[in-house]
Amino acid sequence: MKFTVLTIFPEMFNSFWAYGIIKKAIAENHIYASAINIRDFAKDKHKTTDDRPFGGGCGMVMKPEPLANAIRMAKEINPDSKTVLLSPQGRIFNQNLASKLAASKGLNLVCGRYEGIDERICSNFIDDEISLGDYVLMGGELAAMVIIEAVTRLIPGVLGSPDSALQDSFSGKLLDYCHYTRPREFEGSKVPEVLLSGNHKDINDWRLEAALIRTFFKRPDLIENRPLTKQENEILKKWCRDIENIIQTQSLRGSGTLSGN
Ligand code: 4FN
Repeated sequence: MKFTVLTIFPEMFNSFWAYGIIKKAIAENHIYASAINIRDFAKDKHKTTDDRPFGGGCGMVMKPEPLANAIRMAKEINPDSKTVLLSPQGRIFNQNLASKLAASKGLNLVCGRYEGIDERICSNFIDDEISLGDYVLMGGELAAMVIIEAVTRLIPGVLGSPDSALQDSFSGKLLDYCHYTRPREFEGSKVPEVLLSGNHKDINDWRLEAALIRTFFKRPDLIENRPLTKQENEILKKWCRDIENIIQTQSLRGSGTLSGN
């Protein structure tokens, strides 16, 4: 996979390439990464990349010629690549889209600045538009980094074990269970006993239940459009029984608000 970022701030990526799994993936030739400076493709002596908008209004617009030439260069470096514009008009990025992008030969990620880019670039040079979410950014660079990071870890061989990408929370569509490490007691809070038991079945059961509880309370939307496994179904039924029991005991005691106080 070859990532080419097109930006007027290529230096923003220097530290991005230089750390952690991205650095390792580059060193091991799983990915190739480079940033093209759009300014290098400006022909005038001031290397202008922006201009005033036709029709008036505030702010500046990215000129089409330097961008077009930069994209042509990226295509030349990697003819099989797809050119993606990071933009609030794109479809919202998610894990599903990350998997699809991970299958491509190369991605040219075009980062907008100022008020945006000339529309004729969008229509004639862009294959796909992706947005990171609904908020105002100052440019597409951080969005490009997010996409590169999410896609890189899905490329076979990048993560240590071949299935660690799959075992991660989102591919399974539940949030992670709670994690603990030493010490066993930290400022008065203890690690759940079951995790110290060494009983792997109990630990796995507990972790699934913990993941389900978290997802149910914090991100119910992740459960809604997803078929439950048999084991998950059993856990939910157990909760129903537990809740029923609580309600039963309360009404027998006659101490709940249901009995009038
Ligand atoms: N943003 C909105 C509406 C109108 C404009 C913006 C906005 C950077 C070049 C685009 C934003 C968000 C997610 C790139 C936002 C993204 C950008 C992204 C982005 C400078 C023009 C701009 C309604 C979404 C709040 C500035 C909504 N993912 N304009 O942010 O590039 O990738």
